[in-house]
Amino acid sequence: MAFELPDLPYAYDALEPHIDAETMRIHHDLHHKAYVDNANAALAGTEWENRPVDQILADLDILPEDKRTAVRNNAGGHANHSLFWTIMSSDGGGEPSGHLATAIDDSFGSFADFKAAITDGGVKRFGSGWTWLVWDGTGLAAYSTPNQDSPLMQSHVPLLGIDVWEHAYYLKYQNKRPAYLEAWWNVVNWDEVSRRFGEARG
Ligand code: MN3
Repeated sequence: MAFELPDLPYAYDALEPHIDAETMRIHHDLHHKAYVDNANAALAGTEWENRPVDQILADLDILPEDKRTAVRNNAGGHANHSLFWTIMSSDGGGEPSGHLATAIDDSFGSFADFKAAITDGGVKRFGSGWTWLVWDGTGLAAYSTPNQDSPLMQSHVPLLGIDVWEHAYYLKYQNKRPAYLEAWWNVVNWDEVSRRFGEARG
């Protein structure tokens, strides 16, 4: 079964004013769709074409060398964006509660320190990439990745990821990536991030 572009779980304008409708339309309908189409093209006719995306990304080395870069970039892009849409919400923002809040305090010192670590990862990522909160198998960790590299490549579970490619913010924020990142925290869907945390931690 080839990869499919998932529907956005809300309207294009649901995240206004923090993320504008035109950015969401282009980002989902054109950019994410291109990752899906290109990943499917790279995997078509191979023994990996029906494998779940997390398994493919965790084992890129077994792919033929001439397909590896295309799959890394495009299956990575598909996985990253599929997560990204679900961890945003029109009634997002605020702070997490419950086990996730406790784990963030234990790992980062405070919610403010956690938020600063994720934001800083995005601000400092040179060029295009993502800044992440992951479950690394034993605890929470924050780091950024270049391009469409996914935490799944090192078998970490992405819990929260912010896209810092210019296509994610340029129409509204132009070169002001820090302003986009600051605004992004107003749409974070802590219910979904907490659900993912519970599932990853087991
Ligand atoms: Mn993107």
